Amino acid sequence: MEDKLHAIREEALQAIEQASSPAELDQIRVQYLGRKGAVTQILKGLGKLAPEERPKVGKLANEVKKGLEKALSAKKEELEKAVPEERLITGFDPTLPGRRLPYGSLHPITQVMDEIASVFIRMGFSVEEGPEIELDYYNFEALNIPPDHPARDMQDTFYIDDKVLLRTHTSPIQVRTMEKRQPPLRIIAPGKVYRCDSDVTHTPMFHQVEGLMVDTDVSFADLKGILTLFVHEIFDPETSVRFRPSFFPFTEPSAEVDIQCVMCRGKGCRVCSQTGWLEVLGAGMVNPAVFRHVGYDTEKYTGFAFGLGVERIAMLKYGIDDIRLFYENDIGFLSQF
Ligand code: 2NM
Repeated sequence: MEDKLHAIREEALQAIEQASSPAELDQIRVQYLGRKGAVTQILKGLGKLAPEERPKVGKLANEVKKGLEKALSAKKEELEKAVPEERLITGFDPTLPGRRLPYGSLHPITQVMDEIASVFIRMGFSVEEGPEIELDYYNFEALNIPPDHPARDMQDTFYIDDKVLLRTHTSPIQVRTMEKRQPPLRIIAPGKVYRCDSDVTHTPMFHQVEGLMVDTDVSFADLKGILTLFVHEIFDPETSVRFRPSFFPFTEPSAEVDIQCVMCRGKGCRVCSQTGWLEVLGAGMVNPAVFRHVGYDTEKYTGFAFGLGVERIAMLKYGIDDIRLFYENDIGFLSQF
């Protein structure tokens, strides 16, 4: 009987040592010390032993019981100290720091477009929008773009049918606004535009901001002043600006606006093809032919208009050499802005 008690003690102590939860410990307690437990059964059966055996076995059984109780409570304390009760029930440890969700951010094109808009809003312009699916009339005809103009080619424009297309610039917004409202007018027209074109510097969809100011006595000097101020707000205020003669069917005279190269500060580099200059805007005095289409009095009103590509401005601002990076949805790229 004494050997049996020693064996029970060894077995129980080993089980206690290996227990990994208070629930498991409780099972061990029941198994050895519960009402039908191994040690309890021996204590209950003492009466059936020979009288001379009883004191020795009784004493040992009580020692084993006390020893196991002590080992159980020590192990219980150890387990509870290591792991909170909640975690044992649910697997959830409320003391761990929370997992942070990553913050989203505005797309760099949206950020640059907002920045461009805010510069013009501060100069008294309001923002107008219009449909991306347009009539040939608003995209070409009303802008004095002749039927045989290369921009009208299927090679350059996405046609839906012979009268409906994806707008190739946001100028139709300006035409629609002029149809609705009389001068004075100071508006910008930001939005998506579509052209059949795809390489390192062109995507089939890109963003434009165009602008239009119409009033009595609007001059080319106003155009130069506003666009120079715009360049100085978007890039370094020390940046040189030049207006180079150009041609657009919807403006006369027309100009392209160059800024001193932002990469080499005008010294000549790969980005500016060694010229020291970068083209950033097209502009001009609105052609009276456009005013006639919207019913404006060409004797009374003059206006200037301009257009720019948002991706191009963003590429120059951030030193990005491939336009396609904007549309790959690479979080590593996008999260830098
Ligand atoms: C440009 C360049 C020059 C322009 C003209 C008009 C409108 F509707 F008033 F005639 N909107 N936008 C314009 C003028 C756009 O983009 C390079």
